[in-house]
Amino acid sequence: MREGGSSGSPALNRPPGRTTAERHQRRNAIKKKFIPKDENAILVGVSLPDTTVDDEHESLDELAQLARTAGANVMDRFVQNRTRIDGKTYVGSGMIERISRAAQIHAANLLVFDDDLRPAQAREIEDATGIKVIDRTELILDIFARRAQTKVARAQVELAQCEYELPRLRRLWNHLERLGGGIGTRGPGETQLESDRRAVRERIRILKKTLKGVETERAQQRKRRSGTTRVALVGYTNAGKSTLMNALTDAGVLTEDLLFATLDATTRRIELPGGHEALITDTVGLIKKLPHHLVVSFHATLDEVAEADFLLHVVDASRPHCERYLELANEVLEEIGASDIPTRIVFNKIDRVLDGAELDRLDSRHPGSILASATRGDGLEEVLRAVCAFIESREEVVELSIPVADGKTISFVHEHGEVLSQTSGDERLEMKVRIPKPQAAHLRKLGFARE
Ligand SMILES: Nc1nc2c(ncn2[C@@H]2O[C@H](COP(=O)(O)OP(=O)(O)OP(=O)(O)O)[C@@H](O)[C@H]2O)c(=O)[nH]1
Ligand SMILES: [Mg+2]
Repeated sequence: MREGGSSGSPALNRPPGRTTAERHQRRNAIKKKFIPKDENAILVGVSLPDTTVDDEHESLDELAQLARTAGANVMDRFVQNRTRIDGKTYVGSGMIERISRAAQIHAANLLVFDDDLRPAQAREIEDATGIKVIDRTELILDIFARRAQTKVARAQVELAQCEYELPRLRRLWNHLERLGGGIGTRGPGETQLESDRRAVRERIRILKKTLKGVETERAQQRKRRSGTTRVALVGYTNAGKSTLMNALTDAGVLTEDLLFATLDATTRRIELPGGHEALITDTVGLIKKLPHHLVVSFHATLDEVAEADFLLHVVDASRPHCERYLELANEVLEEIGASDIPTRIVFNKIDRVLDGAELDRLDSRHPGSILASATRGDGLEEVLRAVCAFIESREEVVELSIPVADGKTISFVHEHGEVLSQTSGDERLEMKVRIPKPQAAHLRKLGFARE
């Protein structure tokens, strides 16, 4: 269970524009006065005409997992069938009463809504129930805030928090005053609303500038490594991407049986059969309804996916309806502009799939997919072969004739290609090389290729 108000990432929780001592004093005051010992949560969702009740329950299963990851006990859940969301209180007034009664029975002190609430809706529900209200985005932001380890991840989360909280500062202060701190209340929040808003806007400006710098630096880094194929591990959170990364490289990335263990990108060079090499990147896990603020502020990390040449889409094959997670991750990949990148699916955790027929079904429904177990080591060779096959599909064999004095072009060839044979005359070097198609085209344009 959460320790009152503190988090693994203090920098993120720092209200802007105060001295450290003041912040410390204030935080302690809030802790003593408001933080409840336990957070007992009730989950609330709505099933609209375009979704089935089953869909909404599936969504609430995930919300429950998120709530547990954030340290709450999930006591109960409510799904209401509606033709549209109630503008004032999201669900109807009768349902609000039922939720209030359930909250009393379970001693619940947190209501978690499955969709984003407008600040006025959250306020109404809090007034009607007397219980702290948060929505899916706040919950995910809270988990991200807690789990962000690297400087970049922390800055990205803080930016998303600031953007999300800016229009909600008044409500946040009400939270702290009347309802207690805890999940979803971290982030900027102060008494002097206007000066707070100014301070938050200033913080947003600074964070954006810092992150722009990171993006530029990473883009330059990618450019420097442009001759090498970039492979990104993508997929739904908890699918086993980092475990696969560790099995393929010596990256030693943190892996955990919790959502969002990885929040920033880690890249390593791997040697492949046939003398090839590639850069492989482990990235943040995807999730249904990934908050828009996070997608925007995680640009520096998600660019590593969008700019990859090849994706290994990792799916947890041991989850019921696992193909659903493949689809959901594909939706996010589309949103970040990565849907056209050549991809191989890796159905991971097959050691936990007891029904062999299910694996056959997955295999036949997704031709070319790889069945793997990152922990047991199954399928790793096949993953490496898939990357090699991709690299080879992007290469061609060309015959070149280069003046011996043209050291620059000769070293370009050595840097990007594999020399299969060569003969040297007095004036020209005749070479047969295997080289990526873009580099071959470049040499052709310079007039060095024999057709
Ligand atoms: N049984 C089994 N467990 C696995 C396998 N691969 C990963 N796991 C476990 O699944 C959990 C999640 O693994 P991670 O590698 O952290 O997953 P991830 O996709 O990187 O997750 P996020 O970074 O949170 O998106 C860990 O407890 C791993 O030990 C596997 O092949 N078999
Ligand atoms: Mg991970």
